[in-house]
Amino acid sequence: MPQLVFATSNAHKTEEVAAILGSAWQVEDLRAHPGITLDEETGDTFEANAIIKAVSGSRGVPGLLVLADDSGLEVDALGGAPGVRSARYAGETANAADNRAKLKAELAKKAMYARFKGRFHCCMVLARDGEVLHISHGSVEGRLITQEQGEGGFGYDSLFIPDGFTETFGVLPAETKNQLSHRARALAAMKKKLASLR
Ligand code: ITT
Repeated sequence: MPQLVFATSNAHKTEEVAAILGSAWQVEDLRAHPGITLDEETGDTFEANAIIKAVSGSRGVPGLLVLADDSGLEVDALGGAPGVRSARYAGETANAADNRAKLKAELAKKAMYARFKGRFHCCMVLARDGEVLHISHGSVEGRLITQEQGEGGFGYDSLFIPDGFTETFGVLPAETKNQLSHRARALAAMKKKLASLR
């Protein structure tokens, strides 16, 4: 199986990417490559940050294909927040529960909205030896609720209901999320490129 280094410290992302790609690729994240040091995510966009992670990551493993994912939640009533700051919404050392608490508090201030429209967005960047080979994007539209539902998934999943469904990503099976998520769509848009490099 060809090797694909996934430049992430988020094991939930790795689990999803491995499930989406199936047996076509052996997906290994930073746990298997402790020698990789990623540059700081200083970009203002998902794409800029995904490029930083993929390019800096690829310099640590010469000759190997390196994939990076920068993703987050955009809520229209919050002007697109938390956006690129999704992982650090409640502060630099915040965990996922802190970030969900902050999101609920911000939504509570916008009680005039009947529905909180939003989306998850993902930018995937593929690099090798410091060079970008491909960039793709994917989104899934939905709405935010203010009471958590379900224990599945990670991050903001228990607060997000994708369009066409009545339950959150925290309740829906992982297989369902992996068919329609922002991550699945960004990977689908990269499929041809990946296949050409196998
Ligand atoms: P790496 O940078 O190491 O990949 P990270 O979790 O810090 O891990 P990001 O900077 O891309 O990654 O931040 C993504 C955040 O957006 C993530 O921590 C969640 O809060 C949120 N997020 C992204 N995808 C999500 C998903 O599928 N479900 C729920 N929340 C998600």
